[in-house]
Amino acid sequence: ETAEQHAHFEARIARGEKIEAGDWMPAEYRRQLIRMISQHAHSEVVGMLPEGEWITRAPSLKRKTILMAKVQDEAGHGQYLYHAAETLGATREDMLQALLSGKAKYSSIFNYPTHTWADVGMIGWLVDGAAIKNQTMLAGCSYGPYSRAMVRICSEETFHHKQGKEMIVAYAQGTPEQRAMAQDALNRWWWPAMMMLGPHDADSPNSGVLSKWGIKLKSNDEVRQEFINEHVPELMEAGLTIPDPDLHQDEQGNWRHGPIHWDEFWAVIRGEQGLNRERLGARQHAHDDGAWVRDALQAYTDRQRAVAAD
Ligand code: FAQ
Repeated sequence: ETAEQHAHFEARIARGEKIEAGDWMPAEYRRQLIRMISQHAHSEVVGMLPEGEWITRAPSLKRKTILMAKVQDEAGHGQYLYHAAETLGATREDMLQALLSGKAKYSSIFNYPTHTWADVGMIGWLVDGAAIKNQTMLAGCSYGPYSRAMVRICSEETFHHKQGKEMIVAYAQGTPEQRAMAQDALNRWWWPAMMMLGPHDADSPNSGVLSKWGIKLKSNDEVRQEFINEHVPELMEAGLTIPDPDLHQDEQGNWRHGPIHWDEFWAVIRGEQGLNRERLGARQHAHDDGAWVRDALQAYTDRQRAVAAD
C-alpha cells in the first residue's frame, strides 16, 4: 500500500464517490467491510429463528402467510449480503465457519426468546424499526455493493415494520388479554432493541475508522436517537407504556432515555446470557442437514469439468 494509493482513495471518499468491487482500497477498509457485512448477513439468517418458531402457531392464515413471507425475506437478505461480502474476497465457507465457530458475531437481539405471539409483532415494529434506521444510513455508505443491497433490503424491511406495527396496534386496542400480551412484549423487547444499535459512541472502537471512510454516516447514538424519536410517540399513541421511568422529552424535542444496561448487552454477545448456544446449534444442524446438497453440487461440478476436459 503506497502513500499515493491512499491519497487517491481518500480523495475519492472526500468526493463522495462509490468504491466498487475491483477498485483499490486499503486493507483495513476491506477488513472492516467484510466484518460488518458478514455479521449483518449472519444476523439476517439467525434472525429467522425467533420468528420462524411461530409459523406453525400463527393465529390465522393471513398472519401465517405474512410471517412466512417475512422470514423468507430475511433469508433473501442474508444471501444478498453474503454476496456483497464475496465481492470483497470473503468466501462463503470461511464466513459460515466463522459464524458456527463463534468467531463472527451476529446481532445481540436474536439471542432473546419469543415467548408469545405478540413478540412477532413487536419484533416487526421495534427490531425492523431499529434495523431500518441503521440501514437507511448504510444505504448511503461508500462501498457500492453494500449501499445498493441496503436500498432493496430497506424497502422490504419497511413492509416488515408496517405489519408489526399494524399487529401491535390491533392488539393494544383489543381484549384485555391482547393488551396485556402487547405490553408484556414491549416490556421485554424495548431495551434489547435500544441495545442492538450498538454501544454508546464513546465505547464504539470501530466508529472512528468507519466514519472516516464514509461507511457509517451517523454514529450509534445518533441512530438510536432517531429510533427513539420516531417510536416513543407512536407506542404511546397505541396506548402502551414504555418501560423506562426516566424517559422524557428535552427542550429540542428529543426523547431522552434512562441508563442502558450494557453489562447485559456484553453478556448476551459473549453468549453468557440468552439463547446463543441454541441459535448456533440450530444453524449447525441446518448446515449438517445441507451436506448432501453441497456434495451433490460438487459431484455435478466435477462431472462437468471431466466432460469439458474430454
Ligand atoms: N450485536 O465498534 P462498535 C436486522 C459489536 S439486521 C452484536 O460500535 P460497529 C434485520 C461490534 O460488532 C441487524 N454485536 O461496532 C432483521 C463490535 O465487535 P467486533 C444487524 C454488536 O460495527 C430484523 C463491538 O460490538 N444489522 O435486524 C452489536 O462500529 C428482524 C463494538 O461495537 C447490522 O449488522 C450488536 N447489536 O457498530 C432480521 C447492520 N453492536 O466486530 C430478522 C450492519 C455492536 O469489533 C428479523 N452493522 N456489536 O468484534 C452495523 O451497522 C454496525 O456493525 C453496528 C455496530 C451499528 C451494529
